[in-house]
Amino acid sequence: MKQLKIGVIGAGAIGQEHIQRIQTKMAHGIVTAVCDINSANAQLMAQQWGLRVEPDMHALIQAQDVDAVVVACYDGAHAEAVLSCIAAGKPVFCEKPMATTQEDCRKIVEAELKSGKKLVQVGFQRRYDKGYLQLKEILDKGEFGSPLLVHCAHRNAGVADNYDTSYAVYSTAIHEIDAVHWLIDDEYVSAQVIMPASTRHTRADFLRDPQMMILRTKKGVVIDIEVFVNCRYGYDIQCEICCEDGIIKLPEPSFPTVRKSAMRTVALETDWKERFIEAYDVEFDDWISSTLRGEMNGPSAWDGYIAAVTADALVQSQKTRDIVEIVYTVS
Ligand code: ISE
Repeated sequence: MKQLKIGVIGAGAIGQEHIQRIQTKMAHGIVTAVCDINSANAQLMAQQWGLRVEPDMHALIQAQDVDAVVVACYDGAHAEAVLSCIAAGKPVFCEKPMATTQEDCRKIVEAELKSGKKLVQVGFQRRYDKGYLQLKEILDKGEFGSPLLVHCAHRNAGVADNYDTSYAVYSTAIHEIDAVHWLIDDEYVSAQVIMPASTRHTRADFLRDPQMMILRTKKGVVIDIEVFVNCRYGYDIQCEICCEDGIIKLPEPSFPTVRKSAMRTVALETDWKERFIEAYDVEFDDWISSTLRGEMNGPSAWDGYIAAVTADALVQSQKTRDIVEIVYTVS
């Protein structure tokens, strides 16, 4: 099988991880070029992995030895990078969010439709996590009947100082927004955020924490997502689907049960990158091999758009506490 030559836009934390992942674990992909507005990041990756540094994203996208592009730069530059890849007819894997506004997401969906080719995959790695795939397989067999309720929890031990109330949606619940509509194969119709008392471990005027987000779907399913990003005890992802004929629960990451000092304990994850490391690997492997086959199977530009519209509705409700209707307007 031929190797896919990849250019990476953005060599910060996640970009560096993806470069390392491709260079060390992907048999059918190789990074050839990199760019970053912070040239020190790009130089570091170039030295470490023998890459060429391109002066900017447009030069990188146009380069002869770049068959496909990974977008891992700051969120605000995603739309420009993805649109430029579509214009060049090059497949693009874009980290979430696909763009920071729903208008930009709509432009991407429309540009891709106009190009006549599926070129965009969005980095919603949960769809490649073994546990989520097991949930999906069970649901799709239909033996549990229709889903009625979905209970999710997304808990981080702590977050960076610049993480504010809206990040709880745009950066955190965005994963559940994508994963749940994929799992239950349904469309969101409304969004609401309920704010319980805030933990003393946050500045409540800047970040309300925890938050309870409620989504309703076309088929009448109600989804509750607890986002609690100063939970202090670890990184904990829960998902339980109540169906007509039974309950399906996301498996816990497996750690040994240990006995010591009169205690029986099981460890928990503490870091999201570790929790989903295998999912990231499978996601990249799938993106590379399907791109080589001329296919695109992962989360699409449309999924990126749905996530953006739903996230905006939740953020609107954070301000008013009202139930906000969700309307998709791509023709
Ligand atoms: C971060 O950006 C992620 O993607 C993590 O999965 C999530 O747990 C965290 O809250 C986000 O800030």
